[in-house]
Amino acid sequence: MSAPVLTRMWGEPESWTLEAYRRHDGYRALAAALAMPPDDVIAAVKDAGLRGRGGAGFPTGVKWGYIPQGDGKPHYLVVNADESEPGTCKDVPLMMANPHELIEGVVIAAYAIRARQAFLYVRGEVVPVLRRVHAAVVEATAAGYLGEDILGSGFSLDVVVHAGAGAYICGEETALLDSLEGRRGQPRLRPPFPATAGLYACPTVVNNVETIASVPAILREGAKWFRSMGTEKSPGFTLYSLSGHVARPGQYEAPLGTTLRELLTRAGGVRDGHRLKFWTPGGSSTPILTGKHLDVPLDYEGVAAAGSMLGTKALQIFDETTCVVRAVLRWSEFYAHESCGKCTPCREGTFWLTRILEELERGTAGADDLDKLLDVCESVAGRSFCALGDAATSPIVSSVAHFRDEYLAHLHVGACPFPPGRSALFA
Ligand code: L3W
Ligand code: SF4
Repeated sequence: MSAPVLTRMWGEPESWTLEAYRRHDGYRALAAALAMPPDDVIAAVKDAGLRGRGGAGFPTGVKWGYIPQGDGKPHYLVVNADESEPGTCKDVPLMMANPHELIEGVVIAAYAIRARQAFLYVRGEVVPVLRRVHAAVVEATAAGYLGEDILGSGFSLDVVVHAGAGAYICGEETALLDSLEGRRGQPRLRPPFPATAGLYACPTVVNNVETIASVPAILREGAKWFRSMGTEKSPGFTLYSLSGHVARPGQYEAPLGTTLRELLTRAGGVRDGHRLKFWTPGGSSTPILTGKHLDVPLDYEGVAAAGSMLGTKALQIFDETTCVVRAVLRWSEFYAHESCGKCTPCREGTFWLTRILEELERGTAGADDLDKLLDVCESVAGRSFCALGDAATSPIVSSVAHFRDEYLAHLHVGACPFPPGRSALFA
């Protein structure tokens, strides 16, 4: 196990202050980056092979390299801090414990893409995070790490901390940009991608919090060091979030490619006296996996080969007391509620998926309703305007594939076979 990077100062007293961050090499990478030409900074991030930590794993340096140069337009950096994927809880603790790591990454990234303005789009419900990040921006500005002529380099950057209004869809990058522009947050057609036409139709990089917070370490320690962790195609360290029926839920920093078996060992295992039934590798948008997948390497390729997606690395653990139909119904209700309504397959489909799942869970569905459920999934997945439609069907299709008998048992019994109160997470 490599030494922690992102979490190295979590748990220390007042870890969120500039003073604490400076004790841990804080802003050393910024000074080094500002002494390099911006293209060399992009090259360093490309060489490291850092991939986006927000769910899709797109190569960060490649994305930065798409920003056109000499186009005469303003460029923008937008940090997606609208963490709201069910089970995902890494960006909030990261910003609470060490907001300066994020801010240092923001200045380096903005310098690399020649942006003079950055926005941190923070989930509006988490007021303590908004306060903490805002305080860190004020502190960094007073110390000369933000604002005019940063560290005497001639580079200037203004950062705005923006509070979102609580819509899950605003975590989708183009809906986030619409929201930031003051409109109702709904996805835009891509292409054009934000890199060419993003905020105010100008070239824009949108990156997740963890992605940007990983950049200072790369500039400090080098691409080779970063590649000494993880796998060839998924290099580096990351935050895995373990929640649910696990002895010690929380954030576990580890190299990409670590397995659930290894993470569970660190987290004290499934709660006492119980065994693993199913889990999500990357939040509820990723197809569920089971006890058969304990040794799947948790990197982009490994999880894809197992039939799922690494997503946000949000490992939600469910033991044998959980009714899988009920768990999937709860996620389905979430997607139906959060569907933005722009396209018909998702708006109507998520409503009907939830209705059918309700009947299935109560054991009052008809004999052909399981087929109907999968049929509606087919009409939604791949036919919706953005990834939310696909996401809504992922837990359903995968749970039927792994637990068809449990769905059928509800129909045979005429009720949920799990006695009330046993399913601790979904009682
Ligand atoms: C320029 C091209 N840029 C791609 C950029 C694109 C974006 C990035 C990845 O969805 C997933 C989703 C959720 N020129 C480009 C290009 N780009 N081709 O690369 O793009 P994409 O479309 O692969 O994914 P995405 O739209 O970023 C993210 C899944 O993550 N997810 C969701 C997590 C939710 C949160 C949260 O709550 N904060 O992260 C979990 O699994 O379903 O599939 O920047 O512009 N030719
Ligand atoms: Fe909106 Fe759903 Fe269509 Fe995405 S898939 S645009 S969330 S209605």
